[in-house]
Amino acid sequence: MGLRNSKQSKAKQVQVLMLGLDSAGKSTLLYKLKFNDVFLTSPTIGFNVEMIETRENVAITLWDVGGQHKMRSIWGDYLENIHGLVFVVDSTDKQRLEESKKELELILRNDRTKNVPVVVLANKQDLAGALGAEEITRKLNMKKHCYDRNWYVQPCCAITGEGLSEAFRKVTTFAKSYMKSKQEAFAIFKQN
Ligand code: G3D
Ligand code: MG
Repeated sequence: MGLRNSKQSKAKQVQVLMLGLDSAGKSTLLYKLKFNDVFLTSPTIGFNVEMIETRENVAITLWDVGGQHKMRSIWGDYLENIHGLVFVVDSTDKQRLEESKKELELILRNDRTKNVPVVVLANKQDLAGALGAEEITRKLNMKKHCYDRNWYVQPCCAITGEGLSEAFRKVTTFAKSYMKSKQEAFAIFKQN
């Protein structure tokens, strides 16, 4: 899983974990990210985990979640030391939104994600019948599960790339503010 690049030594400052059910569109959007600054990808390092790193020092790891309970213990390890979570849903798949909600709830209840900011990508907005941000917010019960953290629901289309730069700008801003608050908390802890 090593990153082979001369810029590897440059510390990765922001660690973002992207999760979602299979077929939500994670791989598609990963390759469509309109940063212009993706300089390194190690596409498939396992059958359902991928990594990408941007010039802004944002390292993104992707996992398919759900279904395979055996895998949960493995991707659970990736929850350690992250600064942001991106959760991708297929906005047209009303049945699996219920499954998405359960998976997201499990992730957010994990101690390792306490206060970690979340951006939900309401993907596949180009398709007829896609639910909008408000409906996705309601279906995933965001207000209840995310009362203690920064969160945002961004409609997007991984195929055209619409909504992706906004989403990742939001993730980066949230993640940086999360890191800052952790550093401040640590400084206070050290003083006492
Ligand atoms: P995953 O990595 O989350 O498992 P993929 O999902 O990126 O493999 O996408 C699953 C399928 O959804 C793919 O279609 C992909 O083209 C499609 N898809 C992803 N994002 C969008 C989107 O925004 N709009 C539309 N219309 N389709 C999308 P296939 O046919 O290859 O299975
Ligand atoms: Mg994939």
